[in-house]
Amino acid sequence: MRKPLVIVTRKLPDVVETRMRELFDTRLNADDQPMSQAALVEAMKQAEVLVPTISDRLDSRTLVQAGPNLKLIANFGTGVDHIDVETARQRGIIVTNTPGVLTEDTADMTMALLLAVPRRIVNGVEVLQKGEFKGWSPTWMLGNRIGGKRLGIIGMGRIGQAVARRAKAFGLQIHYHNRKPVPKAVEADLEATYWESLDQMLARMDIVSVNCPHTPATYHLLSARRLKLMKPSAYVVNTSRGEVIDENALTRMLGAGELAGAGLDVFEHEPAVNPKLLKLKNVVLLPHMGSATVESRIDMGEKVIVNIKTYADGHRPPDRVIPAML
Ligand code: 8YV
Repeated sequence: MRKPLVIVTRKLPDVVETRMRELFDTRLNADDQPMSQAALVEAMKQAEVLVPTISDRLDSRTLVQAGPNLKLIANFGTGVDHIDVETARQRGIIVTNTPGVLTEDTADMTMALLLAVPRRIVNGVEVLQKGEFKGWSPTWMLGNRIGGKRLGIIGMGRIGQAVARRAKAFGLQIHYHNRKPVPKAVEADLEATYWESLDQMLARMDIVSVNCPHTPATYHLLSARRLKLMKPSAYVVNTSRGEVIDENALTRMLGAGELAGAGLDVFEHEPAVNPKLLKLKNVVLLPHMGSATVESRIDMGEKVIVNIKTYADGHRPPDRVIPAML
């Protein structure tokens, strides 16, 4: 059986690495140090298959230096905004991702943030940790109820719909903006209202959840102008990509009380976070943990393996990403 040279840029779960070593001529990154751009280029000169993650920047300048052997970039992750998919296509390199397997975990994390901010969970934890709990009081540590409120979901794909299912069970009214409406049956099931105009939806929502991918079309979709359309009592949750929101504008508005709060798992210049955002009390910030479960990461690895195996066997890998999809 043909064993392509597969270079994996980061440490993956043990079971995934073991299986990859059985199936392919696999080079692993045991100490998990992120690769420099020079090391990435070197890997792309040698490998037939590269398995990168979000922490690798595969822009056109890097991709044009790939060697003739590189035929497949099997991304460990669903979002591919760190890969210049068009340049890859021009060079005949297939790009695959791992959709579907992290949907439920990411939706769970979205709900965690959606609850944590209005219900002030982190403020409460801090009070206890600092020894400042002096006893219960009727008017102390009050947050806001989420039941009955309007949730506006931006991006009604797999993850957006998984968020909607959960939020509906918590008594939220589901609204969404998407490039096009979801099928009527899905809309009926979720009792969801479609807004063609994002501006109009934003002005009426109590909570807005970003669940669309980052593409040139969604960069700063929540711009300063659009954030200003939102009610000052509204909350923003983002488990997608930081680039979809103008982080500086959001930070300024949260600091000025022009928005009530934000729950963010992703940041515009990850791993850097706006220092002013870190100091705010009306935010819950997480270091990109949406899909960080053992189960998700193993399933993601299995998807990567299936994509490589089908390619190595001369078939079309199932999770190909083509520029037209973005
Ligand atoms: C992954 C993600 O951890 O899959 C995605 O798009 O954002 C994350 O959940 C990361 O991308 C792995 O490359």
